[in-house]
Amino acid sequence: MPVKNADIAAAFEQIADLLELQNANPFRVRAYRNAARIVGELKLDLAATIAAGRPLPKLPGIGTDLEAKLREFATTGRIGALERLKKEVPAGVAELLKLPGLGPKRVRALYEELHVHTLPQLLRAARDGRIRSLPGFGAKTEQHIAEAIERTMGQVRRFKLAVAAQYAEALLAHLQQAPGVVEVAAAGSLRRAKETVGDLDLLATAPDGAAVCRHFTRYPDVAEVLQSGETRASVVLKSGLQVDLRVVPQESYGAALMYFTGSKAHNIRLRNLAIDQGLKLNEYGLFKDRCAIAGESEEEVYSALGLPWIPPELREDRGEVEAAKKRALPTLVERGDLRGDFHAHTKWSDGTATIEEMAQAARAHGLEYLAISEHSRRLTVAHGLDPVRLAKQRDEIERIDAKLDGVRLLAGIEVDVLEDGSLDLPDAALAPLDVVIAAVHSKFDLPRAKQTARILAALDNLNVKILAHPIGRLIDQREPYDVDMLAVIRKCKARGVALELNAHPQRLDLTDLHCRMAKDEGARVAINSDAHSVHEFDNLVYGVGQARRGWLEKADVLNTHPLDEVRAWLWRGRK
Ligand code: DGT
Ligand code: CA
Ligand code: CA
Repeated sequence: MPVKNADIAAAFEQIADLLELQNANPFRVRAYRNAARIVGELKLDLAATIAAGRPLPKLPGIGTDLEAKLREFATTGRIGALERLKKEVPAGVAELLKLPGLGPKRVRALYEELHVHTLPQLLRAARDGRIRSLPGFGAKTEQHIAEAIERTMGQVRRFKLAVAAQYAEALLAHLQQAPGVVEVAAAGSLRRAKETVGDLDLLATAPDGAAVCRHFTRYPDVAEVLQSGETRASVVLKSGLQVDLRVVPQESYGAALMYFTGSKAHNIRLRNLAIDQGLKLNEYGLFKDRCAIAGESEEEVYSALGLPWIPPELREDRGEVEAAKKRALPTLVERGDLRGDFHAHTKWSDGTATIEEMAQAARAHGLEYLAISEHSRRLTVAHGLDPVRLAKQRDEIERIDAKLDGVRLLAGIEVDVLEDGSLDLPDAALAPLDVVIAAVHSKFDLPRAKQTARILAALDNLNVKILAHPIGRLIDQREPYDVDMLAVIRKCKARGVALELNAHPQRLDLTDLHCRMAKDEGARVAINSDAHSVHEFDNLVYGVGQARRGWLEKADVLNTHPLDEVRAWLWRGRK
């Protein structure tokens, strides 16, 4: 049973939801949520490790009890405690928790008083005006609930890139074992590094397509086979993720990879380009009359169309074809270009590792420098630092830095921006730090003009050198706040502040288009992990994917530069 880390994480999340509905101890709920995050982001395949009888690494926040549940799930596909919880709470109710504005208390009231268990039932109750009569609800809340349900019901479920990548990796390994298979590859939005993926599009080459399709549909994680034929098959995995497979002859590999990588808009541009040249382009090759002139590799097909190879992240019909024609494609930043990271947490705030452990992990991930940037005091749930603890930590960072080899530490802070645009710590506390990152963690719902003015005011503080997760969205969970990003980017450029591209798979904030906007305005971007544990430096690759989608080159990204240049940049214009 190939249980993926994402499945374990989902089970832990479900336990947390159900416990929350039972009014359980908030620390217990938080423990499951933290465990879900740690497991979900881990590169190492836990179920495979357990199956192979190898010991598990020490996982932060996962004690004996949680580890036992993890092992139970990895070996049996279920957790007894979760099954019991499911019996105690009506099915479907946990889904109500996902609606904005509905916490466990309100959801309990809804199912206990109104016997509402599902989204459609809740929508009906809202429409019938039955919700406003409950204590703690009003007509306005009722209306918000109805709107939120209509929004979620209209949405097709998409998967976060990092989650889809986990499923794809395991499936590709499975396909590699199919009879006669030569090449296997993931195409579609996953290959274009889109922040969310609707379904997986896999490609294989083999002489006997039907045999490969049969092997594919026998993958143990398949919940439903939608179709299986000579050249194509589609399945739905237990997680609900759909996977399409196409099998083509070797001589069509490049053309098929291009076609299924998309995007659709990019494909249409190329097909028209082919037509203009009297050629025909499809997933089998590029044809002149009925004769194939290219097809086996992408390079060959692009070249036969008179173009250089275009990186998948650019294939969105956002000017890449024109740039390719002019031989003016950007040389995109690569993961290997990153030399440092400005945003990591430790046990001093809500991280799970020590400063030293984080530094060593950064070095193991090929980084030369790391700034420790904890939360500031206003964020009490995260044990944010006040000036006294901050000064203490700075001494500690200096002490540890002196004895480290191969990686340098910088002292930073992720300081909260208050409602009026002032910062949560006095200038005297910020001035000695190498990196001050300003971050909005509250008052997400200010009107646009106020939110913009607030952020611009924070950027006026001369100590601020990076703006954290600038749009503030959580994919799947929270909309971005309403802010004039062009004004923010221009201010960053004028003030010499870098915009963070937070690489956490749930944030990926900046978006691709905002990266592009930053580049057009000449502002710098810093790709940061925001790591809360030693494993999360793995997420930098998703930040780089997003940056590439935003046309960023090495020089555009602050942390591709060597430390001495970066230090000079960080101290420019400060007292
Ligand atoms: P997704 O799955 O919503 O995240 O996005 P994609 O881009 O993976 O889209 P998907 O799975 O519907 O199709 C995979 C690729 O197949 C797509 O990127 C381009 C190609 N494709 C699909 N439908 C068409 C079409 O009607 N015309 C052309 N030219 N290409 C198509
Ligand atoms: Ca797809
Ligand atoms: Ca598809």
